[in-house]
Amino acid sequence: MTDLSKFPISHKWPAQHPERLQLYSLPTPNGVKVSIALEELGLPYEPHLVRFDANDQLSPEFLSLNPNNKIPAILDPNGPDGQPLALWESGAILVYLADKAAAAGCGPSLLSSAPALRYQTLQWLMFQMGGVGPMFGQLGFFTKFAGKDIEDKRPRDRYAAESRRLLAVLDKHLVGRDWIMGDDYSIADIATFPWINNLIGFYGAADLVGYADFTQVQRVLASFLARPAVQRGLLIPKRD
Ligand SMILES: N[C@@H](CCC(=O)N[C@@H](CS)C(=O)NCC(=O)O)C(=O)O
Repeated sequence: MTDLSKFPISHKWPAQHPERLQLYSLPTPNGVKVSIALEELGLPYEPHLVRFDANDQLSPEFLSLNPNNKIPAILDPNGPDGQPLALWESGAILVYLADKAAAAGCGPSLLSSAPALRYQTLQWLMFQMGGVGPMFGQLGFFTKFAGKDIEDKRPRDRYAAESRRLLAVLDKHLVGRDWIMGDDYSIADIATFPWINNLIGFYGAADLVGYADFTQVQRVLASFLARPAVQRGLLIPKRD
């Protein structure tokens, strides 16, 4: 029987299935990357809701696993060498899950083992982590959240211009490709498209970034949203 009691996070979010991978998250664009990957791979896991309205991410139990107080985070009771592994930062988690599933022969390949393709997938993953996520997130602050009331529109316009530039880079790359890595759906898509979906949906920033111009991004986003695992993952963990 797996015992997670030495991890304080399991005191606040008790595991019903301690032998399964534990996910601590909320269905935000960063959070759903991990639930979508888990759904695609078919790895058994147990989701736990981290409530921002209760400041759960600042609780000592959450901070004991992720001192950076951000979702998503995981605790895999059966990590490398059979030892538990706690991990945070969605990009690192996606790489870990893709490698873990590949080693177990479980689910589709989401990260090529061919060296050049693997590095290129990581390149696009970093493009999302270092560019798309932070820039779209800032634009969200200035359009949807507290920053929308700021009279001086220069900060908003700066992030809108940078978001538009990133979308143009991606749109050009997607010409003639089904997915970011061509024929192969990968963790680069799983990292990127939830943010685009959020930008034009929840943030309502389509006009601000000229989204109508990005027909390739629109096409691939539609394919992404049609995947059953994506539709499930977008709602996990369930909000109460
Ligand atoms: N680089 C991090 C960013 C994670 C992140 O920003 N998470 C947000 C939700 S999308 C969060 O937890 N915010 C809570 C807070 O800042 O207190 C990752 O990709 O995991």
